[in-house]
Amino acid sequence: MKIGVACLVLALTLSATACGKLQKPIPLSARQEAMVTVEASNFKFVPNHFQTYQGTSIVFTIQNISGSKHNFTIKDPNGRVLQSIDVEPQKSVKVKVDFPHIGKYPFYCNRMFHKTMGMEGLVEVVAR
Ligand SMILES: [Cu+2]
Repeated sequence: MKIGVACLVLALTLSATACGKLQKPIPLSARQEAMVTVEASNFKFVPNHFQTYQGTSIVFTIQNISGSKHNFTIKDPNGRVLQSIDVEPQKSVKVKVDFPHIGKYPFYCNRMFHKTMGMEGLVEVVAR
């Protein structure tokens, strides 16, 4: 049953990439403001995992490299929406986010089903 095994491996590989798996965190400096570029496509953000320090800000440049509309929404550790901005196909937007509190700030695309299909990520904010 070689074919069966190959299909299973393929299915596992596809589901692993499509489920919004967090990449290795990118450590940002403790400087006041960091600049990062995030590519948005169908259906993922690359990179999708950052670590920064309490009291910093990140200026995200969200580049939509796909042919469909996407969005970047980020929440604070209490679930409050801090920013939510649409990104038209082949366009990019800049959005600045402050991180005053320690904790997990999840981000995602708010287009229907995109988050489910993997368009999500995380900013982890740690103490200085
Ligand atoms: Cu999307």
